[in-house]
Formats: sequence, C-alpha cells, structure tokens
Amino acid sequence: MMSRLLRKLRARLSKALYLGLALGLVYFCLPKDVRPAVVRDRNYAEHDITLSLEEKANETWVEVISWSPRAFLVHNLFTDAEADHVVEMSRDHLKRSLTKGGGKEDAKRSKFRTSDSSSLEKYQTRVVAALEERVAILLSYPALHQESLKVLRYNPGQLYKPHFDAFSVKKQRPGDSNRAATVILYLTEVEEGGETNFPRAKLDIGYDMRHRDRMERTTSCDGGRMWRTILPFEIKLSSTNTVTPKKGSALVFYDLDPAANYIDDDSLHEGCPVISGEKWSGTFWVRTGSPLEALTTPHTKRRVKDLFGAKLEVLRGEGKKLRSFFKQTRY
Ligand SMILES: O=C(O)CCC(=O)C(=O)O
Repeated sequence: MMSRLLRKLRARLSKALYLGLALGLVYFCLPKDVRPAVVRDRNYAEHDITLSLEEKANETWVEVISWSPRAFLVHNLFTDAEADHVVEMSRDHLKRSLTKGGGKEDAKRSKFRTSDSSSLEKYQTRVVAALEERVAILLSYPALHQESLKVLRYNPGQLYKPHFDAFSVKKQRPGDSNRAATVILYLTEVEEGGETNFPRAKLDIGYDMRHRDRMERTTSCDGGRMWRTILPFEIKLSSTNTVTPKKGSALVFYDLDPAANYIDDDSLHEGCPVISGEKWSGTFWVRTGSPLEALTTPHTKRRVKDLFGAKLEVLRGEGKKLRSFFKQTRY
C-alpha cells in the first residue's frame, strides 16, 4: 500500500519536473524581446526589457550606471534644439576653466582641468529655466539649490582629471552648503573620447553585497561596457564605469552619502581626454542648501553671487516680470 503511494508520488513529481524543464526550454528558446519580463534580484536594469532600444529612442528613461556611487544616465532629458541653444548662448563667453587650488579659495588655472567654460545666469532664458526646473523635478531638490549652469567645451587633448565635486563636510560652516549631486548635461556627441569615468564605481545592485566578489570593474578611461554573470542567467547590466556622452542625455550622480554626512569616496570621477571632435557639456551642481540660507551668514553671503550667479530678486522668485516669465515656461 505504502509503496504504491510512493510510486504514484514519484511519478507525479517526475511529470512536474519534466513539465518544468520543458517550460524552461521553451522560455530560453524564445527571442529575448518576447520573453515575459522577470524581475530578478533587485536589478532595476531588468526593467529595460519592457521597451526595445528603438522604442526608447525618443522616450525619457533611466539607465542605472552604478549604485556606488549612485549614478544614473537619464536618456532623452532634453531636445537637440535645447542643447544647441545652450551651446550658442555660451560659445562667445568661454574662458579657460578654473579649479580651486589645494583647498584655497583662490581659483587657478591648472593642468588638472583644461577645458574652456562659461557660466549662464540662473533663469537666463526660457530654455535655461526649463532645464533648471526639469533637473529640480528629477532630483526633488528645488531649482534654487542649483549653482548656475556651467557650460564646458573640451577640444582634443582637453580633460578633467579625477576629482570630487563635494567638499569636506567637517569643514562646512553655518550657512554653508555642500554639493549633494552633480548633473552633467551632454550637449553634443563626441567623435572619440570625452567619456565621464568613475574609477571606483562598484557594480552593486542596490546595497546587495552578496555578489560583490563576482563583480568586474574597469578603472581607466578606456574601459568598456561591463557584463556580470549570476548563474544560471547571464544578464546584461546597464552598468559601466565609463559613460559615453549622448546628446540630450544627462548623467546624474550623488557626491555625498544618502544622509549627506560624508563625501562618497566612490563619487570620484573624471572627464576623459577628448581624442577627436569637440565635447560640450553643462554641469549643474546641486547643493544641500539654497542661497537664501547662505545669505544669513556674512562669510557665505559674499559667495552667493559667485555660486548662483543671480540677482537677489531672482533668487527670491520676486517680481512681476519673473512671475509672468514662469507662467509661460513649459518644463
Ligand atoms: O565633463 C565631464 O565628463 C566631467 C565633468 C566634471 O567632472 C564636472 O563637471 O565635475
């Protein structure tokens, strides 16, 4: 009696096993784009399979570059016409880029950052205002927290060596704010070179460290796309240490840890040398505080104009003209 029951059970189990194997086989024989979407682990990159690359050509969508640092590429955030407008607004005002020397306030020319750059006024034109507001919505930081847009042009050989954008949190004084995030708008494509590289990026999926030992990484400007295998599936991560500029897309990354207590060591980044062609990009540095807070202390008050490049009434959002300007602006 007992042995008959066991035999039946075994027969059923092997049927289920064969069925499972057959379904698995059918699943893997289907072309990738018609397979049902499966969200494995916490791999947000898997969501990519909901739209094909052609379908995504004009959509705004987010590619996870890395979770350490928190870095994301927002595809199609702005149009070619908006990119060209920003380039044309800046072309005649370029000066050699500066960098802060050895922690001193005095900015100086250096071999460290060899691009030319120009700064646009906050809300300078309707397009600039729309970009500021779009970035504000994207990061959930009010536009007032952004330093004014810095536009950079790199010619062949020009670069920005590895650096951090945030400052030491310990050295912050009352009224001072730090750079919480950086948003790089790619205003042109580059013939060759000019990638943005994160030498220390870890290809973590969220904070899931289980697969850390299986991670591959590249550490130099010539690194390519990364692949990672989590048995039994091979999945393509959108992660890469080296981001290739694509006109209309924006690279967003966070310079501080999520609680804004310290600089994220992995946010180290560089602008790789342009090899051929020209690279134009625009940087928004997004601050933990707004300039209105900085106005309350004398030592930060004098820097407000430098950082935010705007008149006080603009910063305060005052004035009839400004209100009607915003009413007509589409974000
Ligand atoms: O141009 C790039 O790709 C990097 C720019 C950059 O490092 C910065 O603006 O902080």
